[in-house]
Amino acid sequence: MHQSWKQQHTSTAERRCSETVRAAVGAPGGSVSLVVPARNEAANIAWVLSRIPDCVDEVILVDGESSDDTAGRARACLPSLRVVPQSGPGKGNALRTGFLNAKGDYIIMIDADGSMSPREIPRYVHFLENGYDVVKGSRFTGGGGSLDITTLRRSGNRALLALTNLLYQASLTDLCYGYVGFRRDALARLDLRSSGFEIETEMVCRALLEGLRVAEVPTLELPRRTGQSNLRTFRDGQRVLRTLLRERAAGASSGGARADGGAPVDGGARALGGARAAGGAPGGWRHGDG
Ligand SMILES: Nc1nc2c(ncn2[C@@H]2O[C@H](COP(=O)(O)OP(=O)(O)OP(=O)(O)O)[C@@H](O)[C@H]2O)c(=O)[nH]1
Ligand SMILES: [Mg+2]
Repeated sequence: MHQSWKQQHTSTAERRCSETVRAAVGAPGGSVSLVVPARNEAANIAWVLSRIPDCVDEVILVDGESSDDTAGRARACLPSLRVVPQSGPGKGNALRTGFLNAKGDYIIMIDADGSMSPREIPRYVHFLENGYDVVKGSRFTGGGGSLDITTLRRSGNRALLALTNLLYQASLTDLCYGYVGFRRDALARLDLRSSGFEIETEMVCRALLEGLRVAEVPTLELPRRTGQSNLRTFRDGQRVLRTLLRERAAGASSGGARADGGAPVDGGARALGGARAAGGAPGGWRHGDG
């Protein structure tokens, strides 16, 4: 008899765990999409996909023109997986492509390098099911941690976080981290446009400006299992800084809502306002452009 990927890949303990979450919150239990951006993660992807808990209903892998067999390994591990190509360079573009393809009530984004355990997903779902619009993982709140972050990145994250809290009158404990969940119906208000790693900051800024309900949950960042980082600390740190300043200025001049006509940062792709269908074949871009 055919078994779904959940049955194939979910242990009894995991199933009980997610059932317990849903029973405990007494919530209707909206459907969950998991979006996984992956570029040359063939050696890591099976570790991630084999740990997805039962509360996830669909998994979308956005392949960044990997030169290794990321998509093949992923499909072998999880036959029900949807693989979509991204339409431009960068992690931000990949995520926006994934979000446009997601059908779940709740969307969770997670890295493909094994630095984020999918076993934490139920805690994001728990908050989403209970009225929060955006749930972000924090490595620096009680119960969180990082076994990976360098001193330089920690300092940069701390400075950018302090500036964010000041400019947006928030009290967040982490900023540059990509383990985030949100309600799909918040996508239009987030109106994401970033193409690079700064998309994580853009999400936070936009959520705060829009008055969305934001929660932080503790997360443990594990070391990337193998392979090379795609992040360049100084270049991407500058992009984060520009993003949080630009969004604050735009929010101040428009009372929160984004002024229309602002140029999308990736040069034309208004990704999450519904203006553009995603999933088209990539063309005319190269990695490094983002
Ligand atoms: N599809 C796609 N995925 C990307 C791209 N750039 C990065 N990713 C993925 O985004 C996730 C985060 O990228 P990483 O390279 O791990 O960046 P990082 O976590 O800041 O760096 P490390 O801490 O060194 O791992 C990983 O799953 C990458 O494969 C891209 O251009 N396209
Ligand atoms: Mg990583």
